[in-house]
Amino acid sequence: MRKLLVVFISVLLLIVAVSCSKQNDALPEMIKVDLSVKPGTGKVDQPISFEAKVSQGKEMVNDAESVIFEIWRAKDEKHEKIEIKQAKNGIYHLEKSFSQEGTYYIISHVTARDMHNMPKKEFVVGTPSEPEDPKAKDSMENMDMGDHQKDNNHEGDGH
Ligand SMILES: [Cu+2]
Repeated sequence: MRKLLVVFISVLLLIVAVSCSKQNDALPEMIKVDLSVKPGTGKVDQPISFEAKVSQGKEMVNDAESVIFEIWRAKDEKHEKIEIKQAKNGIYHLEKSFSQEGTYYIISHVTARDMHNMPKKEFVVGTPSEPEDPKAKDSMENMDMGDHQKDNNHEGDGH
């Protein structure tokens, strides 16, 4: 009988231990995305460098599920979406030049570690054009990514 009690208590302790560690797992650190555009004001047909630095706590994330740079000129219907497949030290990098002057926007959609973060930045090529209403809804309608619709982290600038 006593033996059974010992077994019972051990099992109980094990359950407590497991559920405690599960609780810790349930609180992963948020992924952080630092989006930078250099230069913030570029010239026509001169390359502009876009970098999304993805990290989780102190760890740089090189294995994001998907990193998509959405770029468009203010008021333009057409948004270009470029997937960045490779990262170095957590940095997803794109270099791109623009032949049309104006105010532009970039959103870096980052899905990693079951989380989504999508900071947005404005930049200018040559002379700025009329900017968009910042309250206007970000153009997510055309994105066809399953995960994208599911999560609620979409509003705001991700910070
Ligand atoms: Cu997104």
